[in-house]
Amino acid sequence: MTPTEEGMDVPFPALTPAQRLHLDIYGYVVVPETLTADECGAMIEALQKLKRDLTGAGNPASRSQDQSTKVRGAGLANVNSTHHHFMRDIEQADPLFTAYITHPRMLGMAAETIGGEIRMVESNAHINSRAPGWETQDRSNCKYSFHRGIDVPYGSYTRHGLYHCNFVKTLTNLTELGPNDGGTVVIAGTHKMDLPPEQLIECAYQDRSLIHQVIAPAGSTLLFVEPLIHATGLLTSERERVIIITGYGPAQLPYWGDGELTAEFKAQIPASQHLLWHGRQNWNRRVKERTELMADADPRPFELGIWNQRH
Ligand SMILES: O=C(O)CCC(=O)C(=O)O
Repeated sequence: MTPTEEGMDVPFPALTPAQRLHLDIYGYVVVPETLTADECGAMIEALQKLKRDLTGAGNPASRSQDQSTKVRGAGLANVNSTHHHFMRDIEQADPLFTAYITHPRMLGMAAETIGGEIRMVESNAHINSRAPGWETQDRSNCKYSFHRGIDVPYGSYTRHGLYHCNFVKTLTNLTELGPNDGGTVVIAGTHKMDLPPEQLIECAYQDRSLIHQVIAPAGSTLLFVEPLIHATGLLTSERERVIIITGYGPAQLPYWGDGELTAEFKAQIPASQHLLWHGRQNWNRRVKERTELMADADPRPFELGIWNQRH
């Protein structure tokens, strides 16, 4: 696509046929090498700074209406946790986070899964380490905070034999994730199961091979659809896990974080990103769907770059 007033230049299709099939079958796919080691390092530094600044500001809650208590628009979802910092509404907190949200590869993967033009609906990051009591946790028996972000019939449709979803996340692993490093866990294939989540979770605990855990290098992205039941994994190593996440939806759905774009930020939004940040108040969804599983991916490399200088 050439850049226009309404859209940026993003790869289409963004996924290889095998990646697309993985996403369709399991509800997720791990895409390697979306960020370089240097980009991960810079992002970790910026997230650690935000974590320190949030602590210094007395751990403001992200859900508060009062923007003045927050740090560059961001707040915490779990204000009392010492081992898990879940930072919400980070879109304006550092230009690197904004660059991540607007990264053409992330936008391409989300747009392909949604099946048309998209907007950003939420922006988060997590820094977590071992929870108190981790020594007594039995991995073969542990329970996760499983949830889904949208139900199957409302969130999903199939066209050209391919699955699409109206709530999609790109979750990028900024630190390496071995088996004990708490990578995201999912109950594979539940994005297509219109059954009560409690039943699906109970079955997964009975047969744990249904639970897939992300074990992946730093700089890889977990692309997943929100009807897929998922949770934070069990972290028992000495390593800290750092991840950054953007939620995307179709352009006519609202932003549902608790941040508010400042006038200064809005003034910097290029015309080509208007839709991504502001959406479109219109019932007429503009469709752009992959028609062939075997279509080749657009192989162009994309950098994290500078968010308001891309077109
Ligand atoms: O911490 C994780 O890996 C899972 C994040 C999550 O549950 C979400 O973004 O909805």
